[in-house]
Amino acid sequence: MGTLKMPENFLWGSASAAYQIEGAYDEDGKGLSNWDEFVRIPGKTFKETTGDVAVDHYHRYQEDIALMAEMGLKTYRFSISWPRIFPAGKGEVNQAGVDFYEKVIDECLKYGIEPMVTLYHWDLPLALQEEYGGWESPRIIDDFVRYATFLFNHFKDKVTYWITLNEQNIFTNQGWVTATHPPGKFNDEKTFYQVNHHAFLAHAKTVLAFKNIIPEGKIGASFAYGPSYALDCDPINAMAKVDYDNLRNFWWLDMYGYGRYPKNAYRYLEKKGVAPEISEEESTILEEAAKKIDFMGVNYYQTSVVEYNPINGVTPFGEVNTTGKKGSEQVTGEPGVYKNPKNPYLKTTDWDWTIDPMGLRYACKEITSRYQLPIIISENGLGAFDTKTEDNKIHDDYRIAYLKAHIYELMKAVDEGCDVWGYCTWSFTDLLSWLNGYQKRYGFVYVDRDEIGGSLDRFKKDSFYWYQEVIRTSGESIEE
Ligand code: BGP
Repeated sequence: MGTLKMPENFLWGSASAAYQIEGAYDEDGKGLSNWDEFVRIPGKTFKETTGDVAVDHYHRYQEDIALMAEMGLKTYRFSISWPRIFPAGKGEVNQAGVDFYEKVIDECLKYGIEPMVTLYHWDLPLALQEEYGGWESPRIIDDFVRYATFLFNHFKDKVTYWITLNEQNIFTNQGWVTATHPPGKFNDEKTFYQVNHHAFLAHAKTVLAFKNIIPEGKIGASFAYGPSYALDCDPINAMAKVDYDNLRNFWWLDMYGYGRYPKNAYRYLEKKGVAPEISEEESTILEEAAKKIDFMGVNYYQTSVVEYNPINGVTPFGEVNTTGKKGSEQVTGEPGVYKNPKNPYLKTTDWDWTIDPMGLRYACKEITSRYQLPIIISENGLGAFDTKTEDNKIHDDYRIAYLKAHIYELMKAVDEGCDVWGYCTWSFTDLLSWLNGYQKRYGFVYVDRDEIGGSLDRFKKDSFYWYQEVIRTSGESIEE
């Protein structure tokens, strides 16, 4: 038996996102989303996969939630699809969409599973993108707040935990810098920062509205946090790390936690001519909201190494591994500032993601000392190829090893003084990986489908039973 243990009320969970699991993309009055359109552009996703059917959670939510209950899950984090609620992004409500989420929430509550709702996990109503460019226009701020407010009012007696935006840093970077997410803009840095500014304001105004409607509820944003390590003690690399953190991490974390941009990064972007405009009134709103968030949501997958990058060095654009062929990812960076070489001390996944369990404890301690906020790990997991044996077993010992090492570090973080409320693995069932198709699997539950299709039957993997035991023993079953 290990000596570490999580508190009794710890939220052991698992997470998903609407587009990646639901399917039923045009059923029961749902409007189209930006992703419904984007995946149809040839070459954008692995083998042209879409979420049209995904893993059909829309029709199988009862089976999926029953499996969660069997496992003993304490919380289930899922997202609501904005165009299912407001097909045109605003205006008329689609009652069938509201009913669907009401059923999902009721099903969770029936088993004593705490629903944790993400308001925005990347599927924007296409209508808003077409009308005013979606996040590119400040008009989105009020539309988002109206959408969120509707949900707060409707579910205020059933849902305590809310997440405003999922990985704002990722969807904006992929959307406006690398062109790999909708709206597929390339290298438009100025818009990237302006879009982020709108998203910060949408988040902030939503937090303020929330506190009036559900004062006892808990709200935060989920950030894709990859802590960084300087390559070595050469001051030039140490300086590159500071700059990297300000530009790639604290730009978002400071805004959620303090309501302001990191000064050095802002100055750098100002000189580059791409800093967002910010008014005094906006500053006040952002600062007010920062005082009111209840937790920092962290999606943790990996850390990065930072090294100085000469002005003629690598750019933010490089080959990304979406095939699972190890070693195809290229080093990227900001010319004249930083680059992110591989970490020679750590192994990587088949998709070239660094595996760094201790980085999770590092992330928690950094957030604790910088913001003194409670933390919810809203995602963490291993994307891997899984094989189902002839007798329908999935021996995913590699996933168990990955999760075990991460949870152990998380328990140490708690032991060392971090206030961590919950831990959600990514993901409960297998699901669609945005750019990597269905072969990159994350779940405790195997779903029989590939890039073309399948029976969609569910099978419990070995990791299912393993996590069940972790939850049952509050983590005590994990030994170092
Ligand atoms: C996060 C997203 C998730 C999920 C996960 C795994 O960035 O919030 O939606 O997709 O990463 O990523 P991938 O599917 O690219 O392996």
